[in-house]
Amino acid sequence: MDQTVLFLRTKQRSFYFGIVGLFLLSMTNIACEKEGGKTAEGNKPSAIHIGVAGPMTGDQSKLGGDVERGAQLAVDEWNAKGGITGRAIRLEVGDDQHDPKQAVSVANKLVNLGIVGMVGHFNSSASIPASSVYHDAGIPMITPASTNPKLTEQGYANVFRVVGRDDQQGKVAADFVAKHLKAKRVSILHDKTTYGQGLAVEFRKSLANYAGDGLEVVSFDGVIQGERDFRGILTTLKGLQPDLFFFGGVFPEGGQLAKQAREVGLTAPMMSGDGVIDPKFIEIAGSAAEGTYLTFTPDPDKMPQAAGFLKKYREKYGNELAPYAIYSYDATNILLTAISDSGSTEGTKISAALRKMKYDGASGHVEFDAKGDVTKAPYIVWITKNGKFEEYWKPED
Ligand code: ABU
Repeated sequence: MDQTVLFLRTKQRSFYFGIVGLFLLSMTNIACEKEGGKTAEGNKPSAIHIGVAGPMTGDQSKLGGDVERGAQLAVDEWNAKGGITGRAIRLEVGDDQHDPKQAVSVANKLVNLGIVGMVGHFNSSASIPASSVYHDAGIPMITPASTNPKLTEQGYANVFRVVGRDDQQGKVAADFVAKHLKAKRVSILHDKTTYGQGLAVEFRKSLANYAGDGLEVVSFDGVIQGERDFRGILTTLKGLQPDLFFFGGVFPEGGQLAKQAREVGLTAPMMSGDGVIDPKFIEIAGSAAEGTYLTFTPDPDKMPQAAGFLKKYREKYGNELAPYAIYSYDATNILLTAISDSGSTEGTKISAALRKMKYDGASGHVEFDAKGDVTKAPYIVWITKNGKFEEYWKPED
């Protein structure tokens, strides 16, 4: 054989062996990490990987960023205390851009990276399809924000949430509209997403309890998420003379709807759900945000148990309002506590520890029911006043 050809073949073979060797080494490391072993270096205990995912880029990136920052704060605190049995915690971040397909792709990537637990996703339209990936991989997931009931109605033993559900917040919104505002004519809009449409449907369902009092839903329409001009539908609503219009959706569209309602002369107050509580809603809507209502949980600034979290979060990330950061902080702490309590990185053992969890977090006491929902979801109504969100109405117990 020609010497040059032999040299090239030998070089080629060494290259392939090198690649295969590196691959086997990385797989061995991941396997060791999953079993709590040592890294290839032999001395340093391997890290425990957990994931966090949400819309990290795009129009909802503020929400994804808040969730990442809350999770990172919790991870930093665990690492400062020595991690779990000397193993550092590493947070792997996924950007699902609030897109269902992207969420599945992110979930697969995180599973392949070797995560043993998941904080996320943010949007129900991402969490629900991604939950099947984590379920098949046996990895527990705790969402800090997804409220669509279907997520925990799938019968998955690995799925949890630290927030309430849209059937619960839809009822609180309906009770407020009927009992406090005494509205008789209600228009409903939604963004056609799993969350937005789902919440709108739950709100309408609960309003039906007041049909005997003369309360009527005069319209129910979807708008397209991502669009920015809603003057057409708002003009139609104005003609229906509602006492209130409700929006099921997230702040980028919510802010435009509040602003454009004023522009077309629709003077009925607007009400939304927890997808709208973000300073960006007020930034987009401007003065039209005044007097709008939404449902969310009580103000952490009034809760003694949240003081430590708020101080640390603000020192690290600044004062901008980040309503979901406290939930990702608690979800991360709960997940890491379950890993620590179970003494394992096996998904079934972590999920079993989560089912038994009684956790006093920054957002309050957390326990999960058989479905993985929180046993208490304390929704209240907020109002926007003087350019700020403030607590406004609490349902009777
Ligand atoms: N619950 C607020 C928005 C997140 C979601 O459920 O899609």
